[in-house]
Amino acid sequence: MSTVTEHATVRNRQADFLPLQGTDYVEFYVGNAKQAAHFYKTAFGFQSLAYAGPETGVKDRASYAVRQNKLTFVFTTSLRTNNPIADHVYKHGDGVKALALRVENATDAWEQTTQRGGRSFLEPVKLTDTYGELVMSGIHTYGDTIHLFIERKNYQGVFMPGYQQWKSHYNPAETGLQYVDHCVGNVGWNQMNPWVKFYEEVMGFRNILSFDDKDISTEYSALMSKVMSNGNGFVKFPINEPAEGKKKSQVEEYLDFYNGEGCQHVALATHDIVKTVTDLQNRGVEFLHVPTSYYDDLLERVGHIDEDLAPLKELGILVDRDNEGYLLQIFTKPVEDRPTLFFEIIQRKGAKSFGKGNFKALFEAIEREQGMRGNL
Ligand code: TYF
Ligand code: FE
Repeated sequence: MSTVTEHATVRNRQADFLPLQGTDYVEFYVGNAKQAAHFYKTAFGFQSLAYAGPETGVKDRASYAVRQNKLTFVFTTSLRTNNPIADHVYKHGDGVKALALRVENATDAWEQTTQRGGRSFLEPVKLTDTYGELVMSGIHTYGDTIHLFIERKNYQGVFMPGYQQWKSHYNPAETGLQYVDHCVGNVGWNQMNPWVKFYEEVMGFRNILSFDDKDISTEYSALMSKVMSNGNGFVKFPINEPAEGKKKSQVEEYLDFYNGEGCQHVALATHDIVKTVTDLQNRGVEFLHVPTSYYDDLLERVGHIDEDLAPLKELGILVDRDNEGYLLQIFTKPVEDRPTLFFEIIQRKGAKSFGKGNFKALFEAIEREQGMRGNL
């Protein structure tokens, strides 16, 4: 008996009031953007794209945009002590500030969402340079995280006004990362449903999957999760809240160290997970590992898969199946010293789910790390 709830209820199909074309970029506020950009180039295979800072007329910050296929990351640091960027880093450490979403009309996106109760972060602004006009607006979501709406249909530049092209002599090869599959938010105790409501009411998302603490409590930690999706399924935001367990929930550990709610993991899609994870590992990215016994009965659990078992086992890649296909996934360790942000690498072969069959093994692996940090 599955406790996964598929909310397949066909609602009266209203026009999508917030049509999203996908994730435009993810912006991180960090202590040192130059070094962060170097790390994501070196370890993850991102390519230099654009730079903003004093040399481009931006006085209080430096931002580095890097790209790999449809994935764009921006690393921003404060050049001064007293501003919202410095405050964000002081409060949270390095972390995700903005999940920027591509829209046809950023003015309309702001109006539609603020009219439905979204709290404005940025009123629509037109940014122009010789490459055209980009319109941007934004609203607050959980914690200090924001959603920006980016309208770039009349913009031809490499990234956005204020930035100049960043040409570097250092261009490590890509690792095959393609696009953002989903971004997960960790919210406080009993805050999952209020944020589900926010995504439903303010952003027109719907809840496509739910996991309760029975699905995902291991011996120690526990959490509940609901996956929110926009109308066309291009943007998916699972929301986790901690649940009571024998010991401290991994979500609670995050909330303690991030000093509040925030983005827990960004899942990056690849078309060849064995190649991508081999590359990432060779470049120093650290992954969580499950016991090798996970692979003993894997094929009995998931049926036939196209991949050879040996490299999956060697790399620690997890597999799960739903009624539409299967998926392969693996999780990095936290990418900074605080046990906060990590990445998931995912390859979907038809499956639209999130790897529920792996939760137990995965969460036990997370808890082993949590234990080593003394935070259980
Ligand atoms: O995004 C998901 O739902 C999966 C599973 O702390 C997951 O990647 C959920 C919570 C978590 C780690 C992974
Ligand atoms: Fe995930």
